[in-house]
Amino acid sequence: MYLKGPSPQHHDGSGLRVAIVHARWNETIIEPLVAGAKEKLLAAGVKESNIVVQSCPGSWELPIAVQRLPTYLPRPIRPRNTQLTQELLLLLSLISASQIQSNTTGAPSATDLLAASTSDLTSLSNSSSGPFDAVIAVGVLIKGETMHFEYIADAAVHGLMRVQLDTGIPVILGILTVLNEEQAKARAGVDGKGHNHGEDWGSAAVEMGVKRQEWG
Ligand code: DLZ
Repeated sequence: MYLKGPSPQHHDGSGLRVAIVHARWNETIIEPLVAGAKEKLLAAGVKESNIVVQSCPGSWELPIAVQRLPTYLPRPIRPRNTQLTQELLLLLSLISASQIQSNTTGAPSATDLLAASTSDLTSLSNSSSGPFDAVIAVGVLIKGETMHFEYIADAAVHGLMRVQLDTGIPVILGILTVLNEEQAKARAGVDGKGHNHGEDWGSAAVEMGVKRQEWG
């Protein structure tokens, strides 16, 4: 029996950058999960160029693979920041006007700086690089005969929680911890059975990414 997840809410993902980081163990289950997550991101308006997919060997490696994504790059200028951009340009214009009269040093004038800043801002706003608003960590752990499953699941889940609290970037928990392959298939919608949990993770990433932007 499949119990329902959160009731659906629509969030506009058009201003988001989202990363999907997936393990390569149990690839036949991973693939539909990643596809389901991506489908929901696109359906919410996230641009294809703003979805980055990376992989790592197994679920154990997910925390560091997520933590080491290039989240430190400057935030791209988004349409809703247009007013801020205009204010910045106005400020630079004022500095420029005052320096035109007093610049006798041969140093780059404020006019030069203004031109450079304008082109930097334009290239940043067109860029698909920048920090991620949310990351989806996808792994499939299938219980074997040893204690490996428990150790990896516990460490990966705690590691991902630590990364999201340390970075402030929502990390969606996309790790299936199942007892056998049948359970895994049913949670990835394989063979038309069950429900693809990857879709829920895509929707959760959009909601949390939008909220992260609102939180600032
Ligand atoms: C070793 C291992 C085992 C037994 N099972 C899984 C699994 O079901 N799912 C998964 O994502 N990874 C598994 N791994 C690999 C570990 O996560 C890890 O990649 C290796 O121990 C190397 O550090």
